[in-house]
Amino acid sequence: MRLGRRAVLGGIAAGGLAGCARVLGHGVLTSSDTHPIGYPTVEGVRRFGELLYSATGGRLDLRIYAGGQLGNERDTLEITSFGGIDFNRVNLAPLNSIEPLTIVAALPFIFSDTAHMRRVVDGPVGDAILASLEPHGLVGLCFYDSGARSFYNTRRPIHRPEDMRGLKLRVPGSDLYIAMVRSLGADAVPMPLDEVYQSLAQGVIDGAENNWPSFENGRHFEVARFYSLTRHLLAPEVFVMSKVKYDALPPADRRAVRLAAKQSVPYMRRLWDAQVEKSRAIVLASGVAVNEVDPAPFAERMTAMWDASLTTPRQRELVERILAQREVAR
Ligand code: GTR
Repeated sequence: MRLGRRAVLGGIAAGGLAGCARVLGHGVLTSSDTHPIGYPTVEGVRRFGELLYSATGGRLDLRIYAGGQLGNERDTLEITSFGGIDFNRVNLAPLNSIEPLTIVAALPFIFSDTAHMRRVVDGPVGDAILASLEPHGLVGLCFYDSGARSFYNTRRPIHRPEDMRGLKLRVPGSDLYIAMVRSLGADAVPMPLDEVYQSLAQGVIDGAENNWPSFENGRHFEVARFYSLTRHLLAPEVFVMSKVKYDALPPADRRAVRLAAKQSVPYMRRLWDAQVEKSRAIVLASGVAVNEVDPAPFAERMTAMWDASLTTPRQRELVERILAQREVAR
């Protein structure tokens, strides 16, 4: 039987998944992802599940609900925080309104390249961001790659910020993203990912911004025929566990969870790099007009809004540390 989303959510609210875990066997844990099976985030989590399964001699097994079956990232994060879902793989964006420290790694143009992003999130700054989620009922386990986000739309190629004036652009539900798009003179329309294709097709929005795999995998490229490579965001994906569920595990299993998550990262990154190439090839073959963009005028406007987004000294401290790691690389 295939349960509809409403039924699944209702079931979760009523403790249905916990019941399901009991039926399936001791220790069947659940994980949510907005992307479908085969997408690198889902496959990274699958690898995590396999590693956890063997580390615990089969006591802890994982069932992934992919393709947004359990709801959008914001809703499922809330359910995860009270223990209705055990694990969740999300982008940093839906965490921005929950924990201010997540904003620092989601600032436009903060990372100079993927190597810089990986260095930061794999180090103490990344650990600090993951740890900051605990008071919100979430245990941050690891970061996955998300490539670079750029703008796409149904109307015209974007060469400079002026070309964005008046465009209605979908953003994830994050004040930071809204401010970012407004700083470029476009209208920001917050909306969950699964509504983007239809909204583009119906003209409710003119465009959105995302990385190659999401642009391709969500079929957005079939309607938005202009993809302009601003590469304004290199914010990573995050894999979290429900703190209630984590705390209920014996210490050895908690350690196994943390280790398996970290061990799944290199695998996910390999899949990610391959997926970017595959998605790029599919989009280009479809005839989408892809253009390179001089990032300077975009960076100028978008970094000017950092200040308004950084409201605590701790955020500012982490920003300094991230920027210092950029210098080290040169
Ligand atoms: C994707 C990310 C998703 C989701 C999506 C969005 O790149 O993998 O987790 O956050 O972007 O824009 O909503």
